[in-house]
Amino acid sequence: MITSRRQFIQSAGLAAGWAMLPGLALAGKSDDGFINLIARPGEMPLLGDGKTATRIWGYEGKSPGPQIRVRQGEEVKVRLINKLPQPTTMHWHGVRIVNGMDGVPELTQKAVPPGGRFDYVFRAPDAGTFWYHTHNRTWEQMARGLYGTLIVEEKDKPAFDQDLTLVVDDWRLTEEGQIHEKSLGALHEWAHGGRSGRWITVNGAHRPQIAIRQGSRVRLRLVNVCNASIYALKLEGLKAHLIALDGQPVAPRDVSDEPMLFSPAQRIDLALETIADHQGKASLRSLRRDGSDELAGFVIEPSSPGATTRPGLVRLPENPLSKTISMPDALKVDVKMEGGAMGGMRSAIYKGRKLGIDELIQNKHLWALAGVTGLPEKPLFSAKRGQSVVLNLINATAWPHPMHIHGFHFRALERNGKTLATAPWRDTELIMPRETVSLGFVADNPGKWLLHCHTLEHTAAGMITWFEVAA
Ligand SMILES: [Cu+2]
Repeated sequence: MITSRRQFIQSAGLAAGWAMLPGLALAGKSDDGFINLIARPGEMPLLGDGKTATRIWGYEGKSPGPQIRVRQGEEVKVRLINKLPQPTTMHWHGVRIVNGMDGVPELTQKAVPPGGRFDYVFRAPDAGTFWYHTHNRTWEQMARGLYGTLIVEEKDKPAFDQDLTLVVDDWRLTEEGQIHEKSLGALHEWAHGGRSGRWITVNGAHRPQIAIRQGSRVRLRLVNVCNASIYALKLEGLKAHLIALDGQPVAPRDVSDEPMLFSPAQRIDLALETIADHQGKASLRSLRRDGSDELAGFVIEPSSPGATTRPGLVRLPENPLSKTISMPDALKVDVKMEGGAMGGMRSAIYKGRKLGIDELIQNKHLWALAGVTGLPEKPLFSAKRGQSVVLNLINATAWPHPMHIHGFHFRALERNGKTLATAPWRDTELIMPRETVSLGFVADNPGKWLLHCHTLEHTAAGMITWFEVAA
């Protein structure tokens, strides 16, 4: 029997390399009210303290970058200062943002050149877990570490004892612990499931251990910032209720015994409770076919004297989304997803010209949406402001794709012909091979918006398009 924390640590074989969860540094404001974020090279102890540090690119030289916390409806003012050797931008993932601040090169702004800067000023209409990341050469810049979290706090703070953000990334490193640069841009991975890595970190540390108190209520905000890795997550030794997905609240549901799919760009918010008699160790795990891996551990400490267990569930307040999708006058658009290995794509339009598969491969354009590869000159469709839109996404490939729409949250209305009555509001939906999913939303946000796969190698190899909402 394990009776002490020390024994527990020894028995779990954690004595060496036992890392606490690195807190995410909070972004600070300068005198003019701006949060300055310098995108620059830096070093992170990804392998652990005392080991060789990994040279990364990060906001303020850190990966993840500083956490930005604002109140719902508050103005966010961030000055991006580019000290990278490449142009870059910032995208505010999941924020129903004013179009000019969406951070998409060629569509909403010019990429910020090395030495340049750009002021992002916007209001965050929804409370929840969001994140920011580069939107230029994402397959390289995000693999090097350019991302951070944006937490928009509810106007009335829900009653949690701890509020933890866990940013999950996977790194492909050389034997020397440096970014494996040779595999950046590798054709094989662009045509398959994207580039993933074996060294998994949570807030920049491998298998960190998180202290929580018996009887306390913890909000866990999980953010998948991987280029391509899809996880099936499970909690062990803790009770978990799902409370939000992609920043939007859901009716709380017990997911303690349920694997949770977690694709690139998605967020999962959980309310954790300790189990009465469970002492010592709990964990967040990623399931494999033949077992599971610990992503982070929880060390459950005795409650402080006199503390009582908080009763009841926390239900998050709803966000001000337009939720009424009007089917009779909805704009319905079919989007066939094609390409990749074992996909059988023969041709696609590239820069207005039809190319055969050999030419597409030469140009590293391997995926297509609605017959077009790469960002088209003309929008996929134009909607009137306030019009309902139903996108029928037909995955004709052999791969899963986390499909992301900028500027909106949508709801899955149908999956493989089956009507879904209560699918959650999301900004990134995982569409499995050969699946057809219809996504509905109200086009109430004017501008030019992307629809793309968030497997970043697929984006780069053509799985990206855009649509317009009239002002
Ligand atoms: Cu994809």
